[in-house]
Amino acid sequence: MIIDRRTLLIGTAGGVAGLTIIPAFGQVPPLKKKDHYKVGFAQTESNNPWRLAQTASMKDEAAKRGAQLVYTDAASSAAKQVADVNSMIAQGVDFIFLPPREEKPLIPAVMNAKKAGIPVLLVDRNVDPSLAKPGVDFLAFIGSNFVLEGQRVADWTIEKTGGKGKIIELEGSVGASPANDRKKGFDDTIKAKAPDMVILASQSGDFARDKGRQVAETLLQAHPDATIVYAHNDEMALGAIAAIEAAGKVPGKDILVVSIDGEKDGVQAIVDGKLGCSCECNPRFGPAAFDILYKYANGDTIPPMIINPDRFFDASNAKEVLPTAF
Ligand code: GZL
Repeated sequence: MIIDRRTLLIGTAGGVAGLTIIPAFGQVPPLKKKDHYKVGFAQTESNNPWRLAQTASMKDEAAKRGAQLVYTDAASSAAKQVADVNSMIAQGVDFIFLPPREEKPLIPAVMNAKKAGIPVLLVDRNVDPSLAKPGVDFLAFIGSNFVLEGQRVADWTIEKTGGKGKIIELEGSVGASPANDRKKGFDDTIKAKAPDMVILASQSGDFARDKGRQVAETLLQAHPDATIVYAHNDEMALGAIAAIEAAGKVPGKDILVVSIDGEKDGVQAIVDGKLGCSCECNPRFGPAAFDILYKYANGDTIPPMIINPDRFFDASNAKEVLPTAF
């Protein structure tokens, strides 16, 4: 029996030919090289254009690659997403693409996949890095740098307002890595660079347009002195714009709205002067995700964190990018 730091080789009655390679406790399971794979994609929900665009990108690429796709939709429930991943494991998929809805609840599912010898690639959202590590517990993370997205929106807002204003913040889904990190990036930048600005209130709108509208309505009533709304995604920003107009105020004039994602309706709102800016968060990375799968099967080294570049949209370029926005 040969045991080394990286791999546990267990001899069987068949001698060398019967050697079974299983990943040592600290190693991502290997992926056999073959032409076509049975892959799982456990989506968080389908209640906004970003999720729908991501799903379309993954499904299109799976079809192009001749993959057998096991697709599930957790309908905004982390518990259901865990069950969905466990079901994929039971179905014996070769590989799992997972956007963990929230950073902590999905960790047992990630560990179950590892124990079952199935590599997992986190696509778009991350798990709590203190509890599960890329390159050890799962293959890697591919997605945006959410802290940087928050920082870029804060910098634009400070520039636009001369570092003055009172902010209401609409947070994404509670416990989701983009919500945690977009808050950190924005709030820390405001604190560090704009001492005269204040964040009056910050509450989750769950990345959803109508919830964003309801929360914005409540917070704007509680804080009539607010001059800025920072939304963690365009859907909530569009909800806030509706709330601002319902209150008889003019978005872009009485209240500056700033956001992230770069979805079509968001970019249109920039063209219309109702949204100040949106940092892109590109959902179309099906091709890149499948490239990683094939590179891994090929024995290439996969970096633990693969960051998608994000453009930045405001009145200077919104018209030009609108036709290709998701
Ligand atoms: C970000 C992604 C977020 C989008 C929201 O990568 O996880 O989820 O910003 C979506 O629009 O719901």
